[in-house]
Amino acid sequence: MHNGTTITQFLIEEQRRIRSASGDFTSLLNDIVTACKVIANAVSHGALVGVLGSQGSENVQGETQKKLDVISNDVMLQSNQWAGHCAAMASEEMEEVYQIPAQYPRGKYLLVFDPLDGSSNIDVNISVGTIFSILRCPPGIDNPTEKDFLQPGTQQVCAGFALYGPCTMMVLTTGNGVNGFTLDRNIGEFVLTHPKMQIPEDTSEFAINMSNERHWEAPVKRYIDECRAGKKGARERDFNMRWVASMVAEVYRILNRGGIFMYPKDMKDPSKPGRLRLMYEANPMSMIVEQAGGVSSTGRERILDLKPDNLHQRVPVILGSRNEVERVVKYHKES
Ligand code: AFP
Repeated sequence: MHNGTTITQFLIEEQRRIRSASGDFTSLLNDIVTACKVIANAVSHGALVGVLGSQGSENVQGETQKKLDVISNDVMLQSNQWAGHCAAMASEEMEEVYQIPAQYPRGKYLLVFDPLDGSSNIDVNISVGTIFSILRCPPGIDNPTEKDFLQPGTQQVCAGFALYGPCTMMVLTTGNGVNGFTLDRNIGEFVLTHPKMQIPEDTSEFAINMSNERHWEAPVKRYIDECRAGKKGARERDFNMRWVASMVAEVYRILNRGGIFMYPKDMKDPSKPGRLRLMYEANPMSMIVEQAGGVSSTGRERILDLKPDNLHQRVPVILGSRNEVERVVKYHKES
Protein backbone atom coordinates (compact mmCIF):
# COMPACT_ATOMS: atom_id res chain seq x y z
CA MET A 1 0.00 0.00 0.00
CA HIS A 2 1.31 3.45 -0.89
CA ASN A 3 1.60 6.11 1.83
CA GLY A 4 2.55 9.13 -0.28
CA THR A 5 0.57 12.22 -1.25
CA THR A 6 -1.47 11.66 -4.41
CA ILE A 7 -1.76 14.47 -6.92
CA THR A 8 -5.49 14.73 -6.11
CA GLN A 9 -4.74 15.25 -2.42
CA PHE A 10 -1.93 17.68 -3.27
CA LEU A 11 -4.18 19.80 -5.51
CA ILE A 12 -7.03 19.89 -3.00
CA GLU A 13 -4.65 20.91 -0.20
CA GLU A 14 -3.25 23.68 -2.44
CA GLN A 15 -6.80 24.83 -3.19
CA ARG A 16 -7.64 25.05 0.54
CA ARG A 17 -4.84 27.57 0.99
CA ILE A 18 -6.66 30.01 -1.30
CA ARG A 19 -9.82 31.10 0.52
CA SER A 20 -11.58 32.43 -2.61
CA ALA A 21 -10.86 29.31 -4.72
CA SER A 22 -14.00 27.86 -6.30
CA GLY A 23 -12.45 24.50 -7.17
CA ASP A 24 -12.60 25.19 -10.93
CA PHE A 25 -8.86 25.35 -11.30
CA THR A 26 -8.35 22.14 -9.28
CA SER A 27 -10.93 20.39 -11.45
CA LEU A 28 -9.27 21.62 -14.64
CA LEU A 29 -5.93 20.27 -13.46
CA ASN A 30 -7.57 16.95 -12.59
CA ASP A 31 -8.95 16.72 -16.14
CA ILE A 32 -5.50 17.45 -17.59
CA VAL A 33 -4.00 14.76 -15.32
CA THR A 34 -6.61 12.27 -16.55
CA ALA A 35 -5.83 13.13 -20.17
CA CYS A 36 -2.11 12.56 -19.54
CA LYS A 37 -2.87 9.14 -18.01
CA VAL A 38 -4.85 8.19 -21.13
CA ILE A 39 -2.01 9.39 -23.39
CA ALA A 40 0.57 7.54 -21.24
CA ASN A 41 -1.45 4.36 -21.69
CA ALA A 42 -1.59 4.75 -25.48
CA VAL A 43 2.14 5.58 -25.67
CA SER A 44 3.07 2.55 -23.53
CA HIS A 45 1.16 0.10 -25.73
CA GLY A 46 2.79 1.35 -28.96
CA ALA A 47 2.73 -1.13 -31.82
CA LEU A 48 0.50 -3.54 -29.84
CA VAL A 49 -2.45 -1.22 -30.41
CA GLY A 50 -1.36 0.16 -33.79
CA VAL A 51 -0.64 3.74 -32.66
CA LEU A 52 2.88 4.11 -34.09
CA GLY A 53 3.74 5.64 -37.45
CA SER A 54 2.59 8.60 -39.45
CA GLN A 55 -0.95 9.89 -39.76
CA GLY A 56 -0.28 11.00 -43.34
CA SER A 57 -1.14 14.66 -42.65
CA GLU A 58 0.74 17.85 -41.76
CA ASN A 59 0.16 20.25 -38.87
CA VAL A 60 0.21 24.06 -39.02
CA GLN A 61 4.02 24.00 -38.72
CA GLY A 62 4.29 21.89 -41.90
CA GLU A 63 5.47 18.91 -39.82
CA THR A 64 4.25 15.40 -40.58
CA GLN A 65 1.77 14.38 -37.89
CA LYS A 66 2.25 11.05 -36.15
CA LYS A 67 -0.82 8.98 -35.27
CA LEU A 68 -0.06 9.61 -31.60
CA ASP A 69 0.10 13.39 -32.18
CA VAL A 70 -3.48 13.27 -33.41
CA ILE A 71 -4.67 10.82 -30.73
CA SER A 72 -3.07 12.89 -27.93
CA ASN A 73 -4.59 16.09 -29.29
CA ASP A 74 -8.06 14.50 -29.35
CA VAL A 75 -7.62 13.16 -25.81
CA MET A 76 -6.65 16.62 -24.51
CA LEU A 77 -9.63 18.26 -26.23
CA GLN A 78 -12.15 15.66 -25.09
CA SER A 79 -10.95 15.62 -21.48
CA ASN A 80 -10.97 19.38 -21.10
CA GLN A 81 -13.98 20.57 -23.10
CA TRP A 82 -16.97 19.24 -21.12
CA ALA A 83 -16.57 20.35 -17.50
CA GLY A 84 -17.03 24.10 -17.88
CA HIS A 85 -13.53 25.17 -16.79
CA CYS A 86 -12.08 26.19 -20.18
CA ALA A 87 -13.20 29.15 -22.27
CA ALA A 88 -11.19 27.87 -25.27
CA MET A 89 -8.09 25.81 -26.07
CA ALA A 90 -5.14 26.04 -28.46
CA SER A 91 -2.70 23.37 -29.53
CA GLU A 92 0.42 22.80 -31.59
CA GLU A 93 -1.65 20.50 -33.76
CA MET A 94 -4.40 23.01 -34.62
CA GLU A 95 -4.00 26.18 -36.65
CA GLU A 96 -6.97 27.97 -35.06
CA VAL A 97 -8.28 28.41 -31.52
CA TYR A 98 -10.53 25.48 -30.48
CA GLN A 99 -13.93 26.74 -29.34
CA ILE A 100 -15.79 24.82 -26.64
CA PRO A 101 -18.71 22.99 -28.33
CA ALA A 102 -22.06 24.72 -27.77
CA GLN A 103 -23.53 21.92 -25.60
CA TYR A 104 -20.93 22.56 -22.84
CA PRO A 105 -20.64 25.49 -20.42
CA ARG A 106 -17.67 27.85 -20.85
CA GLY A 107 -15.21 28.51 -18.06
CA LYS A 108 -12.67 31.17 -17.16
CA TYR A 109 -9.42 29.53 -18.28
CA LEU A 110 -7.54 29.25 -21.57
CA LEU A 111 -5.62 26.03 -22.03
CA VAL A 112 -2.66 25.85 -24.43
CA PHE A 113 -0.75 22.62 -25.08
CA ASP A 114 1.69 20.59 -27.10
CA PRO A 115 -0.10 17.23 -26.89
CA LEU A 116 2.96 15.14 -27.73
CA ASP A 117 6.31 16.89 -27.56
CA GLY A 118 9.24 15.07 -29.16
CA SER A 119 6.98 13.02 -31.37
CA SER A 120 9.78 12.28 -33.85
CA ASN A 121 10.99 9.96 -31.05
CA ILE A 122 7.80 7.92 -30.70
CA ASP A 123 8.54 5.23 -33.25
CA VAL A 124 11.99 4.57 -31.77
CA ASN A 125 10.72 4.26 -28.17
CA ILE A 126 12.43 7.34 -26.73
CA SER A 127 10.73 9.54 -24.09
CA VAL A 128 8.03 11.96 -25.22
CA GLY A 129 5.62 14.15 -23.23
CA THR A 130 2.70 16.57 -23.04
CA ILE A 131 3.35 20.26 -22.22
CA PHE A 132 0.60 22.62 -21.05
CA SER A 133 0.04 26.19 -19.94
CA ILE A 134 -3.04 27.71 -18.29
CA LEU A 135 -3.97 31.39 -18.72
CA ARG A 136 -6.99 33.38 -17.52
CA CYS A 137 -9.53 34.31 -20.16
CA PRO A 138 -9.72 38.14 -20.23
CA PRO A 139 -12.88 39.37 -18.44
CA GLY A 140 -16.03 39.89 -20.52
CA ILE A 141 -14.89 37.61 -23.37
CA ASP A 142 -17.42 34.91 -24.29
CA ASN A 143 -15.82 33.66 -27.49
CA PRO A 144 -12.05 33.93 -27.08
CA THR A 145 -10.04 34.51 -30.24
CA GLU A 146 -6.31 34.24 -30.87
CA LYS A 147 -5.62 37.73 -29.47
CA ASP A 148 -7.05 36.71 -26.07
CA PHE A 149 -4.37 34.01 -25.84
CA LEU A 150 -1.47 36.35 -26.67
CA GLN A 151 -0.48 37.06 -23.06
CA PRO A 152 3.13 37.10 -21.85
CA GLY A 153 4.33 34.01 -19.98
CA THR A 154 4.33 35.97 -16.72
CA GLN A 155 0.51 35.74 -16.88
CA GLN A 156 0.47 31.94 -16.73
CA VAL A 157 -1.58 30.61 -13.81
CA CYS A 158 -0.02 27.18 -14.10
CA ALA A 159 2.47 25.32 -16.26
CA GLY A 160 3.29 21.66 -16.39
CA PHE A 161 4.36 18.68 -18.38
CA ALA A 162 3.90 14.94 -18.36
CA LEU A 163 6.90 12.83 -19.31
CA TYR A 164 6.26 9.40 -20.81
CA GLY A 165 9.60 7.74 -20.07
CA PRO A 166 10.66 4.63 -18.12
CA CYS A 167 8.33 6.12 -15.47
CA THR A 168 5.44 8.43 -16.32
CA MET A 169 5.95 11.71 -14.47
CA MET A 170 3.88 14.86 -13.99
CA VAL A 171 5.75 18.08 -13.19
CA LEU A 172 3.70 21.10 -12.12
CA THR A 173 3.97 24.67 -10.97
CA THR A 174 1.25 27.09 -9.96
CA GLY A 175 3.79 29.79 -9.12
CA ASN A 176 4.70 28.33 -5.75
CA GLY A 177 7.66 26.07 -6.59
CA VAL A 178 7.84 22.95 -8.73
CA ASN A 179 6.64 19.49 -7.71
CA GLY A 180 7.11 16.17 -9.48
CA PHE A 181 4.75 13.18 -9.30
CA THR A 182 5.34 9.60 -10.47
CA LEU A 183 2.47 7.54 -11.90
CA ASP A 184 1.84 4.47 -9.76
CA ARG A 185 0.19 2.21 -12.34
CA ASN A 186 -1.08 -0.17 -9.64
CA ILE A 187 -3.40 2.47 -8.20
CA GLY A 188 -3.73 4.67 -11.31
CA GLU A 189 -2.61 7.80 -9.42
CA PHE A 190 0.33 10.20 -9.62
CA VAL A 191 2.14 10.25 -6.28
CA LEU A 192 4.34 13.12 -5.05
CA THR A 193 7.91 11.82 -5.33
CA HIS A 194 9.90 14.97 -6.17
CA PRO A 195 8.73 17.82 -3.90
CA LYS A 196 10.13 21.36 -4.32
CA MET A 197 12.45 20.63 -7.25
CA GLN A 198 15.49 22.95 -7.47
CA ILE A 199 17.90 23.28 -10.38
CA PRO A 200 21.56 23.38 -9.25
CA GLU A 201 23.12 26.77 -10.11
CA ASP A 202 26.19 25.23 -11.74
CA THR A 203 26.55 22.49 -14.29
CA SER A 204 29.02 20.83 -16.61
CA GLU A 205 26.40 19.42 -18.97
CA PHE A 206 24.99 21.12 -22.06
CA ALA A 207 22.27 20.08 -24.51
CA ILE A 208 22.18 21.46 -28.05
CA ASN A 209 21.67 20.05 -31.53
CA MET A 210 25.31 20.21 -32.74
CA SER A 211 24.29 19.55 -36.35
CA ASN A 212 23.16 23.21 -36.50
CA GLU A 213 26.57 24.55 -35.45
CA ARG A 214 27.32 26.23 -38.80
CA HIS A 215 24.09 28.27 -38.50
CA TRP A 216 24.64 29.60 -34.94
CA GLU A 217 25.34 33.17 -33.94
CA ALA A 218 28.75 34.12 -32.50
CA PRO A 219 27.82 34.14 -28.74
CA VAL A 220 26.44 30.59 -28.87
CA LYS A 221 29.40 29.37 -30.88
CA ARG A 222 31.75 30.98 -28.35
CA TYR A 223 29.97 29.34 -25.39
CA ILE A 224 29.92 25.85 -26.93
CA ASP A 225 33.52 26.13 -28.18
CA GLU A 226 34.60 26.95 -24.62
CA CYS A 227 32.67 23.97 -23.21
CA ARG A 228 34.20 21.66 -25.78
CA ALA A 229 37.72 22.93 -25.09
CA GLY A 230 37.41 21.31 -21.65
CA LYS A 231 40.12 21.47 -18.97
CA LYS A 232 42.68 23.11 -21.26
CA GLY A 233 40.29 25.86 -22.41
CA ALA A 234 38.88 29.04 -20.86
CA ARG A 235 36.45 27.10 -18.63
CA GLU A 236 39.22 24.89 -17.16
CA ARG A 237 36.92 21.89 -16.79
CA ASP A 238 35.43 19.17 -18.95
CA PHE A 239 31.79 19.34 -20.05
CA ASN A 240 29.49 16.51 -21.09
CA MET A 241 26.77 16.72 -23.74
CA ARG A 242 23.23 15.30 -24.11
CA TRP A 243 20.64 15.71 -26.88
CA VAL A 244 17.39 13.73 -26.64
CA ALA A 245 15.37 15.88 -29.10
CA SER A 246 12.44 15.81 -26.64
CA MET A 247 12.38 19.05 -24.67
CA VAL A 248 10.35 17.36 -21.92
CA ALA A 249 13.15 14.87 -21.29
CA GLU A 250 15.87 17.56 -21.37
CA VAL A 251 14.02 19.83 -18.93
CA TYR A 252 13.28 16.93 -16.60
CA ARG A 253 16.98 16.01 -16.55
CA ILE A 254 17.92 19.65 -15.85
CA LEU A 255 15.38 19.85 -12.99
CA ASN A 256 17.04 16.83 -11.40
CA ARG A 257 20.77 17.35 -11.92
CA GLY A 258 21.22 20.73 -13.59
CA GLY A 259 22.34 21.53 -17.11
CA ILE A 260 21.80 24.04 -19.88
CA PHE A 261 19.43 23.45 -22.80
CA MET A 262 19.70 25.55 -25.94
CA TYR A 263 17.72 25.80 -29.13
CA PRO A 264 19.18 29.18 -30.04
CA LYS A 265 18.45 31.63 -32.82
CA ASP A 266 20.20 30.47 -35.96
CA MET A 267 20.52 31.49 -39.63
CA LYS A 268 19.15 28.25 -41.08
CA ASP A 269 15.82 29.76 -42.08
CA PRO A 270 15.54 33.55 -41.59
CA SER A 271 11.73 33.26 -41.39
CA LYS A 272 12.10 31.22 -38.18
CA PRO A 273 13.82 33.06 -35.30
CA GLY A 274 14.06 29.78 -33.38
CA ARG A 275 12.72 26.24 -33.51
CA LEU A 276 10.59 26.05 -30.37
CA ARG A 277 7.10 27.47 -29.97
CA LEU A 278 6.62 30.26 -27.44
CA MET A 279 3.12 29.60 -26.13
CA TYR A 280 3.13 25.85 -25.59
CA GLU A 281 6.83 24.98 -25.26
CA ALA A 282 9.01 27.94 -24.24
CA ASN A 283 6.58 29.70 -21.87
CA PRO A 284 5.47 26.73 -19.74
CA MET A 285 9.02 25.36 -19.57
CA SER A 286 10.38 28.82 -18.65
CA MET A 287 7.86 29.17 -15.81
CA ILE A 288 8.86 25.74 -14.48
CA VAL A 289 12.58 26.47 -14.80
CA GLU A 290 12.32 29.87 -13.08
CA GLN A 291 10.15 28.43 -10.31
CA ALA A 292 12.89 25.84 -9.73
CA GLY A 293 15.56 28.53 -9.39
CA GLY A 294 16.86 28.41 -12.99
CA VAL A 295 16.92 31.04 -15.75
CA SER A 296 15.28 31.11 -19.18
CA SER A 297 16.16 33.56 -21.94
CA THR A 298 16.25 33.99 -25.70
CA GLY A 299 19.85 35.14 -25.18
CA ARG A 300 18.62 38.73 -25.38
CA GLU A 301 15.41 38.82 -23.32
CA ARG A 302 13.68 36.92 -20.54
CA ILE A 303 11.29 34.53 -22.31
CA LEU A 304 8.44 35.09 -19.83
CA ASP A 305 8.43 38.83 -20.66
CA LEU A 306 7.84 38.34 -24.40
CA LYS A 307 4.48 39.57 -25.70
CA PRO A 308 3.40 36.89 -28.20
CA ASP A 309 2.56 37.96 -31.80
CA ASN A 310 0.72 34.79 -32.72
CA LEU A 311 -0.29 31.43 -31.33
CA HIS A 312 2.42 29.47 -33.13
CA GLN A 313 5.27 31.98 -32.76
CA ARG A 314 8.77 30.50 -32.54
CA VAL A 315 11.51 31.80 -30.25
CA PRO A 316 15.12 30.99 -29.38
CA VAL A 317 15.37 29.15 -26.04
CA ILE A 318 18.30 29.01 -23.61
CA LEU A 319 17.36 27.66 -20.19
CA GLY A 320 18.60 25.80 -17.14
CA SER A 321 21.25 26.28 -14.46
CA ARG A 322 21.49 29.94 -13.46
CA ASN A 323 25.23 30.53 -13.81
CA GLU A 324 25.54 28.94 -17.26
CA VAL A 325 22.46 30.66 -18.76
CA GLU A 326 23.64 34.00 -17.37
CA ARG A 327 27.03 33.41 -18.99
CA VAL A 328 25.41 32.87 -22.40
CA VAL A 329 23.29 36.01 -21.93
CA LYS A 330 26.48 37.92 -21.07
CA TYR A 331 28.14 36.65 -24.28
CA HIS A 332 25.13 37.97 -26.24
CA LYS A 333 25.48 41.40 -24.58
CA GLU A 334 29.20 41.51 -25.32
CA SER A 335 28.89 40.55 -28.98
P1 AFP B 1 8.66 17.42 -32.25
O1 AFP B 1 7.59 17.44 -31.17
O2 AFP B 1 8.16 17.91 -33.56
O3 AFP B 1 9.38 16.11 -32.35
O4 AFP B 1 9.74 18.51 -31.81
C1 AFP B 1 10.39 18.40 -30.61
C2 AFP B 1 11.01 19.70 -30.29
O5 AFP B 1 10.06 20.73 -30.40
C3 AFP B 1 11.67 19.71 -28.90
O6 AFP B 1 11.04 18.90 -27.98
C4 AFP B 1 13.08 19.29 -29.20
O7 AFP B 1 13.99 19.83 -28.28
C5 AFP B 1 13.34 19.83 -30.58
O8 AFP B 1 12.07 19.96 -31.20
C6 AFP B 1 14.21 18.90 -31.40
O9 AFP B 1 14.51 19.47 -32.61
P2 AFP B 1 15.63 18.85 -33.59
O10 AFP B 1 15.01 17.63 -34.23
O11 AFP B 1 15.88 19.94 -34.59
O12 AFP B 1 16.84 18.51 -32.79
